[in-house]
Amino acid sequence: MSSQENCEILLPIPTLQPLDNDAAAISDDFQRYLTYHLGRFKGCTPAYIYQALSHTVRDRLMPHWQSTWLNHLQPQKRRAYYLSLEFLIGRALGNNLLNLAIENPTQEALKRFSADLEQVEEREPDAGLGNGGLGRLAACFMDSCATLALPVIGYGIRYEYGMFRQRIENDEQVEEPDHWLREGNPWEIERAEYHQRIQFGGYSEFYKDAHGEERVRWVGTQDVLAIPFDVPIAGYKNNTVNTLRLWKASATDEFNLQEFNQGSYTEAVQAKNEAEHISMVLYPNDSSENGKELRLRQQYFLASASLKDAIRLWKKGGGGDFKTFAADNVFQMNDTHPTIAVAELMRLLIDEYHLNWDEAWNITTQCMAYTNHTLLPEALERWPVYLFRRLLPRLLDIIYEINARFLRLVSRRWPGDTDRLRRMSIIEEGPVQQVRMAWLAIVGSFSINGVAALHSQLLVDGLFHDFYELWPHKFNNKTNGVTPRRWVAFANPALTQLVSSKIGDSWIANLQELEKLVPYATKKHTAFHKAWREVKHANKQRLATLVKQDCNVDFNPDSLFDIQVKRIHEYKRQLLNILHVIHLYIRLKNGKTDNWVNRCVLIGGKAAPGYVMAKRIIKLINRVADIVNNDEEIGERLKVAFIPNYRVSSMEIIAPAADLSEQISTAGKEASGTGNMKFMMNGALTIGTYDGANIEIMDAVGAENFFLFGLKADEVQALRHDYRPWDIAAQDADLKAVLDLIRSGHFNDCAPGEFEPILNSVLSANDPWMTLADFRSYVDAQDKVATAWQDQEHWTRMSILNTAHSGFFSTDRTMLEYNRDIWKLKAGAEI
Ligand code: 26W
Repeated sequence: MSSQENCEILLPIPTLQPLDNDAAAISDDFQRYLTYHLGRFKGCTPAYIYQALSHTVRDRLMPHWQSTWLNHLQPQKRRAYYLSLEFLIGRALGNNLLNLAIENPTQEALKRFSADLEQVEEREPDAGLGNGGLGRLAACFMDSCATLALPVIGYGIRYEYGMFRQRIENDEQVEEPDHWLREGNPWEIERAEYHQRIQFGGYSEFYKDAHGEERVRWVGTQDVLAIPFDVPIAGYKNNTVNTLRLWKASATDEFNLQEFNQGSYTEAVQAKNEAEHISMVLYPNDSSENGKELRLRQQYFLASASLKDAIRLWKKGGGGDFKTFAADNVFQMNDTHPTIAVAELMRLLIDEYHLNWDEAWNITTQCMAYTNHTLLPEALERWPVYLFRRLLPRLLDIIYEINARFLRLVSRRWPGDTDRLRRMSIIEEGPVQQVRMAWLAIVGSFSINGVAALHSQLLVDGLFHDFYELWPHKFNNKTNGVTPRRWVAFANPALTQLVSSKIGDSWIANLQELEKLVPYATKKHTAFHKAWREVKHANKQRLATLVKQDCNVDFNPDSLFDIQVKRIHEYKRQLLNILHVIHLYIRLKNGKTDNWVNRCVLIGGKAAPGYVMAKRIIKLINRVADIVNNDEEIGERLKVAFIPNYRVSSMEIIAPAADLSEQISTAGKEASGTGNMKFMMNGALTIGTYDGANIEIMDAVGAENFFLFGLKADEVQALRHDYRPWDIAAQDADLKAVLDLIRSGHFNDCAPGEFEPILNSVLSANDPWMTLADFRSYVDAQDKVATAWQDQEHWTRMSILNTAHSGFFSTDRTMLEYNRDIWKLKAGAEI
């Protein structure tokens, strides 16, 4: 691309006027897209209906997108940038219809073409650009920022292949590529004119500039272009449309020109592929670092492109003197993944804009903020120094300098404390030197937060303690949330209608208003209670249909729906859940059916492709399901299903249908959890450990409306030294029976010993997740669940109270806290 192409020609583009939103206007536009744009002249496939409708809806976002952009770009308008390797946004069509308030006329318009809106929505592939909690959180944040009219731009990567599709074959997970862009993506707009050039490799060259100043430039690099694709993020009924800008990697034209000149034209063109690999695939690991070079390339690609773009926008809005840069811009780093941004901003300010070190460092440390999402040591990112030296040599120079200056500060504060210096050094010494990305994030940021109260506390008590002693003022908590638009108003229209019939509909944008439901919860035997149950029942029927379709298992909506959906990980303890299922099965086989409560247990989630134990757990769940579901003696009393390919759009059906939400991680391991909040909002009760945001959920709803069990985080720690799972198993007949049954091969499918590794892990004194330690109290809590379920009036009361007290867990509240404490942006048209 030549620089000329980069010049904007200022056409007098008018201010767009909102389009008509009645059924006639929508149907006219739809028809025009189908024919004039897509060239369908007679019949057409559902894929085209989806395309035409999406364009029709997107047009209706445009006037608001234009006005929001112009507003955001005003001079001296402070902006925040959310830097994230993941945005798990799911489907857009239904959500945009909701936020634009045009669901009804759209439905009507489609009827004229004998098309059904729900079926059309089903055509849309999920934008699966994330692994799990961290990625979905970023998407909920974007929704809330738009709804609050906060000037926040999301920056991410436009992966060609999102999160893999999971199939279950012979009870095991099989991964398939997710080519979600195959049929085109109507929700993105390419803005090639705003491309950025990203450097890799090469070396640092020292030179004297025209004024005789010593400077450094990064030369001899192999460059890649970053092309932005913009995705509109509509606020809820507020005429605001924010932007999610996703970068695609593209080869530069001069790529491998040398080879070309030597006559290897086709080889040179082929080599372009390599550059384009950067945005090819999302890494499907959600807890352990795999240290792949391509991943570091992705991280730098995102950080560099986004910072350069933010500087460009700032200049376009009148910025010029870097003294005001930190007053005008703030960058929120979603975990350590984009943390190389700290060094990249230093590089840009020093090498490109010729600021001196101190000026650059002042700016950088006033505009970077870091959110931590995990305490698991294996998830802490470290990159080998040799990789940095090869890929990002100039960035390594800068990291070394940041570290040298930082360590001087530490040694002034704690003279002679070499152990502390070793602990706090950004460079970890050892056989292979490593860059500790979390340390770089902390040193470079003015704000560091965890994602739930307990998590933030554990960070400053443990992992980040040394840094907390140095800079206590930097540390804060921001408890996560979820957007009530997608997770209640869109996913659960029947509940939305019922709630609104009692308290009006302003709760959708002000979730604390759900408290007004409390009086309706406490009065029993009302029509409202009955209607509440009917809504849940209908939602359960819908889920039962999906389970039948995807798992071929019969779920009866009259049973208790007991659900655990999330990534498969040992710390999340899907195993504890399945041990309980086996325990129930044994009870039934022993004829202990007094006061029995029929249960449908649903488990879903993806395992990282290289995580052998997680995959084995999936297999065990499927084997148990097979045996239990096909046992005639068991019948409807117990059903078990593993739902394949759990993703955002499946949660939209699952959350509204849950009676019981399983949040059973080992205490101290789940940073927050956000599925717990989606279930609560939709009226599920939680069975949970004292972990992450569960604690705050219980505080909000009251312990009498929550099934708490298990060791607390400090008790887990204390027990570690003397953990004897063998003794626990020997002393608990129920647990022993469960383990014996697994060991006996009862659930194996002609593969003797295949679950031995699972038994060994839970029976190991070193089991980090201490599954057996919580077995008894889990089973007891589950018995309390069953007893509670038998009093349906009381259960309904508890269910309503869960929804009523879920207001705190809206990302609107989370975003207002980020804004109050960290970003300090002005909403809407204010400057
Ligand atoms: C480097 C590989 C890697 C990739 C992703 C390590 C770790 C991650 C994420 C931090 C995993 C994640 O999604 N964490 C979850 O973040 C949610 C949002 O804050 C929390 O609610 C969950 O408790 C946390 O597990």
